[in-house]
Amino acid sequence: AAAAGAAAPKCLALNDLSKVLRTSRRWDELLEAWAGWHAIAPPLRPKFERYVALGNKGAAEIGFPDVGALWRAGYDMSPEAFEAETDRLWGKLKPLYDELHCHVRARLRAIHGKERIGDKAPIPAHVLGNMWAQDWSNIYALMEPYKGQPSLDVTRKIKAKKLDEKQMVSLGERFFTSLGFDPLPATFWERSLLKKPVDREVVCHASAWDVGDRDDLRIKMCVEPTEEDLITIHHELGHIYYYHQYYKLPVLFQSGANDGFHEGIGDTLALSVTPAYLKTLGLVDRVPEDEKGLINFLFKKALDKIAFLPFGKLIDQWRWDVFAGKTRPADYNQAWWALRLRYQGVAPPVPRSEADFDPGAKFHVPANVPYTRYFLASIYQFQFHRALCKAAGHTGPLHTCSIHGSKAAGEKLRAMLSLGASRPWQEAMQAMTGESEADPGAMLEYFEPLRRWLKEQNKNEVCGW
Ligand code: X8Z
Ligand code: ZN
Repeated sequence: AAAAGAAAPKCLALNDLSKVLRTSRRWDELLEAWAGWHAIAPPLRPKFERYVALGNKGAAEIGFPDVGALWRAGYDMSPEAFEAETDRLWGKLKPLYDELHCHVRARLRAIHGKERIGDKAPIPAHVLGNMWAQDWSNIYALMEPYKGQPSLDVTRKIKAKKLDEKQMVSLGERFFTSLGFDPLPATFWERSLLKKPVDREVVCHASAWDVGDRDDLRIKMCVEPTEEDLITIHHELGHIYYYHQYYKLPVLFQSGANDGFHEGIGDTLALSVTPAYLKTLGLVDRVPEDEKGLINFLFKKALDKIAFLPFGKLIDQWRWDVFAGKTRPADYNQAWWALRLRYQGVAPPVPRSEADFDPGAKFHVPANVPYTRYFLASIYQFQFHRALCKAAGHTGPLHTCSIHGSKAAGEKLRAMLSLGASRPWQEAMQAMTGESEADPGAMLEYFEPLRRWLKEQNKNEVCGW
């Protein structure tokens, strides 16, 4: 306890600590923020163990071997086939991730030194610009491929224009209305929480809510003036407009085609938030035109989308094993870091033990939110984007397409959203894309110029870990 009269040391909240991870370049400062946040989790461990036991009891009562099997049963195929499907998708994308990892590690080594980031070594988890090393786009400025190209720094522009929370959400809404979607209902603006309250604690992790049965749609999010949050706003509005399209269906159909579809809709639109579109909003000055500008652009996107893939997969890999009893409570933390190493090639920056409970420091784990949905969404969104771009009449490379303003693309999207969960997801996929399964090919196509560039950059590197 602080001595009487002395100011109590102020505890930083997750958003403050995330800001350190996002902006600091100092090893020790980053480490303190990383370790500080992860210190909140150990008290959750006994509660999590009890949650696993109770969840499994409930799953058994409705005929599932365990909670993981229940989660894997939501994809219009057998749970075994679904698990194999996630492995198939990851297998196709892993070579691109490995190239990105290799190059990013080399660049970070040049900054932090080879004592700290060795050859063939995993990347320390605290220097990638994000608390969980799940999205690396915040370190883009440190490793911009080519200098002197048009700036992609949207955060700076948002701050310069002093956009407030409501204005940022309105920008997202404008994208949807440009496709022919309805404006958000008045109650959305009255009942959403968009700004971090100063007088009380709230869960700031962004979420979208469908309250009752009469189009009462709300977002809860502590919006900050950053590009990351502008993208997250599009993500949340994707949920909101999905709800809006199916709220009149029978209640059992008031859901996404699968949960990966729900997570992928806003992100699909956000792929159309291209430099050319941002220029029309005054959020970038110049649009990249030549090969170098293109590589900068694709590299920044890859730091978000490609870097995310192994993280998106491993969270449930860990939980599936926990629920199935393959990972015992005594091994929770070491099993977690084994997966972090195997999939992401990252390592904890300070020694860990079973006194820690690092999975508990990721929102979705204590919040009981399945995570494979985000892995699927990160792949689907490129497939959706490719189909909508085609509907919009786009010709030329996929990464230059923006569907902004296309009523034809909007119509195709609305038709799919309006199905809700009334059909198997493969049919919803077919209706919108003409393809009846997940195809990582669209994502690979989008990033193809970058893949070639990375391969060239890495030719004298020893990749892997
Ligand atoms: O949790 C979310 C959304 C709410 S559904 C903000 N996302 C995942 C995360 O933050 O870990 C979006 C990207 C992945
Ligand atoms: Zn979401």
